[in-house]
Amino acid sequence: MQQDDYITRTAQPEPRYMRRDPVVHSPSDSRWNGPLGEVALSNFERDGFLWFEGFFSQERMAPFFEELEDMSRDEDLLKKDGVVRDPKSGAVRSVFDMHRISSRFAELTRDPRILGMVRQLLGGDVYIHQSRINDKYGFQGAGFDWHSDFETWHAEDGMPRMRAISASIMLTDNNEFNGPLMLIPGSHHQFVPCQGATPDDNWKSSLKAQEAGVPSQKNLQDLVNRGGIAAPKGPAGSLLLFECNVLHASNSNMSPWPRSNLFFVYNSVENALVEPFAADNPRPSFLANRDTPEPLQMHDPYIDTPVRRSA
Ligand code: 6CS
Ligand code: FE
Repeated sequence: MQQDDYITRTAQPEPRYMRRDPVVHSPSDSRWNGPLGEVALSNFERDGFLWFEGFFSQERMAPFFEELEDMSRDEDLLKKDGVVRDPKSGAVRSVFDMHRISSRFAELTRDPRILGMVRQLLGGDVYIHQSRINDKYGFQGAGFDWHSDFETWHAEDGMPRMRAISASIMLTDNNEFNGPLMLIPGSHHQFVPCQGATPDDNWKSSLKAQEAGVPSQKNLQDLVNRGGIAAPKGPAGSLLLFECNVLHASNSNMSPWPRSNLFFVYNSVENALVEPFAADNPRPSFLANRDTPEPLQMHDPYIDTPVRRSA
């Protein structure tokens, strides 16, 4: 049995403690070998996230919108397990496994600018642990309770260490009204054990409303007292990189405007999944990639795609 540095889903409340993994994983002698400079690296270390407003142009995002529109009309696709419906309205809430459904999205996971930063932060080769789109339609998209992704991935998927990063690309504008992601800066430094055993097949309900793996209000209060709450806002094409253990949540969408965000979760190839640490059975592969990790190679659309020139 593998040693467990992050015991969670306990019968009794347990105190939080400092994480037992680095935040920036590149060894100190090669730390600067990557696109992120000293200021960005120390901001990531301090806050647990980096925000890039307008990272991709609208022009670059347009084909992704078109493909999503096609997908929303694909009845067979919408019947798949990886499509999660909103508990109240029945509207699509999440589509998992985007990088296996679509080659266009798969190529985006290999974008050289994103991959360069993620490899630098995680100290080497990475693969996709999970990918998804979270949609919140105008007037009806439900929110997500406060949680650490790592807590779930460790307990239910067997991710051993904190060595993963989510890249979230805004597919629509995110503003203060349409339920943007909220994060507690600095919360990633602490591991907050959560009380309560994981129910069987928890994922069938947790993706609609999370009950196991929710930190106590006392812990949330303490961490917000220290770090406050941030909610990065910006136009479609903006990018958020956030560390796997930063606490985050989002409100429901009360505005008429949709909010649609794409998430790619990058995990270090040295942090491949083992048996779940606090669940009886591993979750399905659309939630947690259990294949032998294959290092992602960079894909540059401007170089790799043959350019058709008119005579
Ligand atoms: O259970 C999961 O893996 C997912 N659930 C949430 C609420 N956030 C991260 C992750 O996609
Ligand atoms: Fe999350």
